This record gives sequence, structure tokens and C-alpha cells, in this order.
Amino acid sequence: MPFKENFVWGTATAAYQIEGGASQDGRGPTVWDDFSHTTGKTRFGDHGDQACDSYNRLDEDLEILKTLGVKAYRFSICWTRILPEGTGKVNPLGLKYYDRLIDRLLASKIIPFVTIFHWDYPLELYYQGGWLNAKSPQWFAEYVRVLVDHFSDRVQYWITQNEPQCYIGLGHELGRHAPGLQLPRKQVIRAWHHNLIAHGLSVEVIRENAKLKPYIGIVSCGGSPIPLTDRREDREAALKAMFNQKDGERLNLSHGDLLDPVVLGKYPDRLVPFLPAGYEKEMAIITQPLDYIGLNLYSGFHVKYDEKEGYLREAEPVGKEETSMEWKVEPKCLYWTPKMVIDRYQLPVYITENGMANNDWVALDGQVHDPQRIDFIKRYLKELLKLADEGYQNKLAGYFYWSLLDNFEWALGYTKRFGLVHVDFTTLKRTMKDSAYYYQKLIASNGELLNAER
Ligand code: GBH
Repeated sequence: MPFKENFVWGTATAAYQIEGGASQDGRGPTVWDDFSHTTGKTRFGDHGDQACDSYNRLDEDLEILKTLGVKAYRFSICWTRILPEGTGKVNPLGLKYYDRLIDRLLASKIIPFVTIFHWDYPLELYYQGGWLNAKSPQWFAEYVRVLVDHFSDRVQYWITQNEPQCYIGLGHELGRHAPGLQLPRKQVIRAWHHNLIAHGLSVEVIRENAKLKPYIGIVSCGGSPIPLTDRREDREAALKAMFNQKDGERLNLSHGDLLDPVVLGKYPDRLVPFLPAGYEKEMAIITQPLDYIGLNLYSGFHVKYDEKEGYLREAEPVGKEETSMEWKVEPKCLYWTPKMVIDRYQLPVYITENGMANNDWVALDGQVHDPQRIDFIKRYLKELLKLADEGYQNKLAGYFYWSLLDNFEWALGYTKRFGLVHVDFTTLKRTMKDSAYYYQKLIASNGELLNAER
């Protein structure tokens, strides 16, 4: 079976990674501005002051979206453009930027998918403890209220948070991302819990105040275990690795750690000892009806049954292919992870991010040839199509390629190029890569092209 008729083909970005204009029009500072300007935190000291300058090149980027023929564009709103200090005073120029973006998308019949928080946390609120502060869910709800009051006459698709696993795990446990903290586990889980309360409160705020019917979800990330063989034991082992993972030295926050409390109303056992006292009272806020789950999927690993351990991770074959992020090429993550997530949570799934960084450059002929990315898209989407074919067609709602543009890849700076469109970060010139033309054809065929060719 092909993808369903109204399958949403899109592409995704995030504010801090593309906008630039860091001090334009009253935007307040975020933890990422601070972190990326701290010596030694990002590769080559790269930062998002200018990034792709999409703040000033909106029209050009919209033209590219139109050329691609996407049905939807997933972007994030920078909290401190709207509320420069995180709470309190609203900045009308910030609202105006996103008004222009949203209005022009709609005029081109492109559905806006708004990510409310994609890691650019207000610096002022961080100084007040950030997600460790028990008031942080209210701060988030206040921000969301402003967005809903202003944009919900036009926006219907809301994503409350992008990958809390990464924002909390990389930012608060490992210190590799902003705000750069390495907290003890109890504090990490406290931040995690507040983050989930913020999600729940914001869902209520959206449902109660939206002018147009809202469709609300959250975007999850984590490891993608793939059963080593088709044997039942290995399939069960992979499920265990996904949802009942063993506790390790690192928290390794998983899909289950987020989606179990948010959708099923129950924290995984391994997190319970670290939760703040009285956390049970907040479960009713955390667990809200959702319309879909967003999954960001890039890679995976194989898992097999083990009598003693329950499951074991299989070592990678020597020379296993990887992208320039050094992430293994593992197309089957687009089959197994959505399958497991749909089976467990019974909600529609959007692949809200999938893509690869590649060592692309503009060739002498002025074009960007990226056959690896084309092959990557084909291989991964064929796996998703296989899942559609096995009775999941109606639960597979859409796919967003990450990313529209080469952009600021967080701590790794500008050399990790994920875009369908090449960006020269000196001249800011955009060049559609070969993969962009391929994706355009793929969209036009609603994925049928995947069957036609090898
Ligand atoms: C995303 O994070 C971000 O949302 C986005 O801003 C960023 O630019 C993009 O990815 C590219 O980095 O399947 O077990 O092998 C992705 C974070 C990285 C977390 C891959 C899960 C999978 C490990 N994810 N990781 S596994």
C-alpha cells in the first residue's frame, strides 16, 4: 500500500539554527547565545549570530519551499523574540516576523507546523533556575498563551517541545549543549519532570484558547533498537531496549521515558526513585490527550536476546557506513521505531525529522551533487513505506526531511551539512542540492517513485 493520500511531505528547521538576527528587533538572549559564545563550547567557536540569516531572507527561503512543493513546513519560534525576558513584556516585532512567515506559508498552501520550544531557552529564566525552578512550567504556559492568542487563528499544528531528551540530557546531564550543566541525576530528573509539566500545561492552554481546532503533539528522540533477527526473542529484546531499558551510568533518556508519562500516565520504574516527592499529583497535568507523536529518527542499532541480560546490543560490523555526523546508516529505524511507537501508544506518527549530514560543496559546475543523500532518503523512506504496506498506512501521517537548509548544527557548528539546500555561510547564497530536486519529484509522486526505482 502506498502512503495515504493526504500524507504530509515537509521539511524542518529550528529558529536558532537558521534565523540569525540575534540582536535584531528586540530579541532577548537565550542560553544558546551565551553557550556558543563561551570559549571551547562549540566547534571553531561557531555561533548563531547570523546563521543562515533567515530572519532577513524569509522571502528567498519561502520561494525555495514553494519550489520543493512541500505540503508543510516545520519551524520553531524563538521564545525571546516574543518575550525577550521569557515572561512579562511582549515584543510586537517578534510576533510580526512569525506573522509574515505564517501568512506567506498559508498563501502558498503550505501548512505551518509550529515547534514551540526547540532549545533556545530564555537566558533570564535560566538565571532563575530554568527547568529546575518549580515555576518554570508556568513561565512556559505564559509564553504559549501569547502564541495561541496571536497565531491560533491561522496555526493548527502545534508541537509543544522538540526532544526534551536532548535538551535535558545533553544540556543538563552531559553539558555538551546549552546551558552546559552537568547535574547530579536527581536534579536532572527534577528538570525533566518540570519540563513534562510544562508540556501538559501548554496542551491545556492551547486546547482552551485556540481559535482554530488545534492538533497537538510532542517530538521525541532516543535510541532506535532494531531486532537482530526475525526471531520472537530478538523482537522482544528490541522492545525491552526501547521501553524497559536497563539503567546505566548515563541516563540515556529514551522514547519511553518521555512518552510513557506523557501518553500513558506512568513514569518508567527506573526514573521513579529520582522524582521529586509528590510527583504523582502532577501526573494528571502531564498526561494530556494528544493528536500525534513526532519522531526524529536518524540511526539505530541492533539488539538480540540474551538469557542473562534480557537484551544485548550487537557490535557494529567493521567499516559500517556512517554519515559525517559519524552516525551509522541504519534505514530500518524508520520501520521499527514508528511501528513500536504506534503499537504502544496508538497515536498517529509524523517523522518530524530524518536526514543526514554530508560533506557537500558546490562543484565546479555550480551545482551540489549529493548522491549519498538521495540514496539515504530512498533507503529510509522505503522502510517507512514497508510499514505503511503492513497495515500502518493510516497511522503514518507525514515525513519532514531535516533540514531545509545547511545550518548551525549546535555544538558542531557549520560544517555538518544536513540541508536539501546548500548555504555558503560567507555569502549566504543558497543552492538547491541534487537531493532537493529528487525530493521535489518524490513529493510530487506521493512516494510512488520509491517503488519505481532501485
Ligand atoms: C536533532 O537531534 C535536533 O532536533 C536538530 O536540531 C538537529 O539539528 C538534528 O537532530 C541533527 O543533529 O538511534 O540509538 O543510534 C537529534 C538527536 C541524535 C538523538 C541521534 C538520538 C540516535 C541514537 N538525536 N540519536 S541511535
